[in-house]
This record gives sequence, C-alpha cells and structure tokens, in this order.
Amino acid sequence: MSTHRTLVMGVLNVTPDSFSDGGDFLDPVAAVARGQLLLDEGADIIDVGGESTRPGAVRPSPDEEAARVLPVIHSLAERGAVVSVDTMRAEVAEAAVRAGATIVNDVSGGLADPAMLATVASLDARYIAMHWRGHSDTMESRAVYTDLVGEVVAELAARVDAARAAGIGAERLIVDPGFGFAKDAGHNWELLRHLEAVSALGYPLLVAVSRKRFLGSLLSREGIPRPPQQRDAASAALTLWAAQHGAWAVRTHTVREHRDAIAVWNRLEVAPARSGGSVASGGEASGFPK
Ligand code: PMM
Repeated sequence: MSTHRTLVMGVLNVTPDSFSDGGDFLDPVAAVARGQLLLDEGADIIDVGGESTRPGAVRPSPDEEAARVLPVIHSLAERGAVVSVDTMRAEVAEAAVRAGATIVNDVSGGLADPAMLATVASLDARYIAMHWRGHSDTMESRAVYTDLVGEVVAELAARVDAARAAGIGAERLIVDPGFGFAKDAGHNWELLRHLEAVSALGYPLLVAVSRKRFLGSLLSREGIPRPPQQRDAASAALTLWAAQHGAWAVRTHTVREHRDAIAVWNRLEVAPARSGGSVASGGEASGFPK
C-alpha cells in the first residue's frame, strides 16, 4: 500500500506553438496568471517551458527561450511555487535555477546539449531525465523498436548512468519514458501497460500523457481526432492509472480533475479503514520537491 500522494505538475507553455496551449500564455502577465490558477487548483509543481516539442516545431534561439521563461519563473517562485523549467539547453536551465526553479525537466535526457548534465550537477536542482531519440523533426522516423519496453528502459538507464557519472546524485533524479517522443500510439499504450518496468530503474517516475495525440486518436469520431482541449477526462483516467502504478508525479495541462482522480485513488488505497474522511485533501505528499 502506498503512503504518499502522486504529485501534479501543471504545464505552463510560454510558447507560440505548443500543441494544446500554444500562444495562450506568451505574454508574461497571462502566463503568471495561468500559473497562479494552476496553483490555486492544487498544482504541486509548475512546469514552465519556452520551446515547443511538437513535430515540426521550429526551435527558438536560446535568448528567445530564456526571455520567455525567466520572468515567469521568477514571478511564480517569488509566490512560493515549486517551479520546474522544461528545457533542453544548459544555459537556460542554469538561468532558470538562478531565477528560482528547483527542477530541470530535460526531455532529451542530456542528449540535446552536451553541457546539460555537468551544468545541472553544479546546480541545486533535481533533474528529470526523459527517454528521447531526437529533435521533433526526426522523432517520428525514429519510432522503430523490436523490443519497445526493453529498449526504452535500457536507453533511459543509459541516460541515468550518464547523469550520475556527471555528478547528479541519485536522490536528485526522476525518470520519464517520454510518451509521444519517438513513439506512436501503440507504443504509448504498451509503455503505459508496463510502467513497472520503468519504475524498476529505482527512481521516481513522471508520467506525462496529458492531452497527447494518442488520446485524440482513441477518442476520434468519423476519423477526426478529438481536439486537445477535449482530452482532459481521458487524461485524468490515465492519471488514475499512473497513481495506481506508484507514479511520483503526473504532468498535466489542467489540475483540478487530476487532483480529484488522485484523491479518489488515495482514499481507496491509502486509507481503506478510515470512515467519514475527506477525499478533498488527497492525502499527504511525500518527496515534495522543495
Ligand atoms: N511532453 C511535452 C513537453 N514536456 N516533459 C516531460 N518530462 N515529459 C513529457 O512527456 C513532455 C515534457 C510535450 O507536451 P506539451 O507541448 O503539452 O508541453
């Protein structure tokens, strides 16, 4: 029986082109207001990103990326939020931690920028290593596996080894199998069925499936995929699955329904003998990433 609550990481994309919220929060004032809303709904972490990873996205310059995220990170951290920075660039990660971020979320697991792992090692921050095979212009053609689960776990283990060799302590690491990154819909479902193989690496597990394309396909009607903003109930169903499989955190575009799903799971699993208790609190969080 678990004794902790799966955390909710709210997505805040300060980009013009992310697949579900691109352009909505490019203005720093709108971005901070969105971050505050996610906090009010119960987000444990706000994940601030300045580069879209959608297939075909054009990379911003490092200066442009930093200019998007730094004021937002600074403002949210000043309000007491736990902030992660979603970046593949060491220089952006370093500036973000100086602005108040305490987690570096690197979808490339250190592969995109050779300076990333050593930079994070020198910072006071946790590090999310995601399974990744290449930038968005090549990732669809790289979705080829003979043993999906075995290959993803082995490639992720190699990134964890590289992070540790660079000096990032085990207690600072979090792993993520990278749903949708060099994976097609079938791959995503199969990986979800084998989350325990990723957890077996021995690090906290982040599950980031919110609004992703494979959910749009699942929910399609007459061949038309369900739009991203209408995938939140399906996303919350997967949050329940993630909680059931011991995920440390889920990364989501909305927060309330995910906190509610976790509260239900926690009430069933963590405190089966308690009667009349509140499900609203959702239990205590452990491993809170302050
Ligand atoms: N997916 C996206 C962005 N950042 N970070 C992690 N750790 N894992 C992910 O799967 C992930 C991520 C793409 O989704 P978005 O455009 O909605 O942010």
